Amino acid sequence: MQGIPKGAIRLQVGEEVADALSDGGAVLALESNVVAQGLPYPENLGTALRVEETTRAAGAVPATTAVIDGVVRVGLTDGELERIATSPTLPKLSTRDVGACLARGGTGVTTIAATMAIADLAGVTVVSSAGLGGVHRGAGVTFDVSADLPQLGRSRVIVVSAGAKKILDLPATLEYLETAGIPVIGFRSDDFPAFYCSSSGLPVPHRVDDLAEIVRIAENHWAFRDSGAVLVTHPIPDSDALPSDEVDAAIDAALDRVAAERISGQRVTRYLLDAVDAATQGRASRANAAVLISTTTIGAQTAVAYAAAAEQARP
Ligand code: PSU
Ligand code: MN
Repeated sequence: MQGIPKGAIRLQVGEEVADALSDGGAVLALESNVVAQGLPYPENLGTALRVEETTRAAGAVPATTAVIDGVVRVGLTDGELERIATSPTLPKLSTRDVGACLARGGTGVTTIAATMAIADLAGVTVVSSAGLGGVHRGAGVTFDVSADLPQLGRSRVIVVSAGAKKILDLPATLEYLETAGIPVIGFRSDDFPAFYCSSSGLPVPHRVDDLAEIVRIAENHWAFRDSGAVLVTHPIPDSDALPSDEVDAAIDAALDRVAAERISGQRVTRYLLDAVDAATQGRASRANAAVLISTTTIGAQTAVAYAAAAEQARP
């Protein structure tokens, strides 16, 4: 392991990731919250290992992020992935939580928001995730908006996802992205996907069919704006997608329970995802695993395209 001090933050980049970064190789940052809390054990460990394999097969180095024993880590060993996969009670760290976890020497798993911030610090440009957080339904009253959204406005990264979770208010989420100046690019699709489902029925503002063009858009966006993410969306493969009406019914029932049981704050997302999974007899978590592999594939290919463009730009 190579220690890279950055201000007061203890940040450790795994050797393979550090080598790829210094050689101009492709690196893909991955979140760990979904491993600890998004899927049940042992499927979560199997999926996390498959995500890493998928990344390597596409020619990129996986850089899963977490905070372990008070150190921000970029690139985990299989043993560390196993520790995370078998510890469902590890704290979920969004951007507000990382400093406190570091100060206490703690361990926790990173949401997409924290993963983007860490990737940006470590010099990793491409991040992939299955489903982004967004504006929750009823946010007009609860103010529940995932920290994933404002963080997209700050980190200079390309994020690949299967859209935002269907449990959210997706039209409001797209409005937020527009307000925050985040380009949303549908890769080989005209529709904003809805995580378990191929389409939200809402169009994306830009469609692109070629990853090299996505990299050119990101570079021009940063030349123009200097910060903020570019969001690339790619839908779940049709064979793994869940029917929209079935998921909608499960979500409506789950939302009623969230209100009745007064679930709030960080627990809302997990509660809703678990409820939809129970209502679909586990098909939602199988779709979640499938969509992670699909977004990882596109994420790793994007990392390869980014590294190739950076290589060409070198004198
Ligand atoms: N997608 C999943 N399962 C998850 C998440 C996404 O299939 O657990 C997580 C991601 O880590 C995302 C987070 O960043 O949910 C958003 O949570 P919140 O809505 O509390 O910001
Ligand atoms: Mn929230």
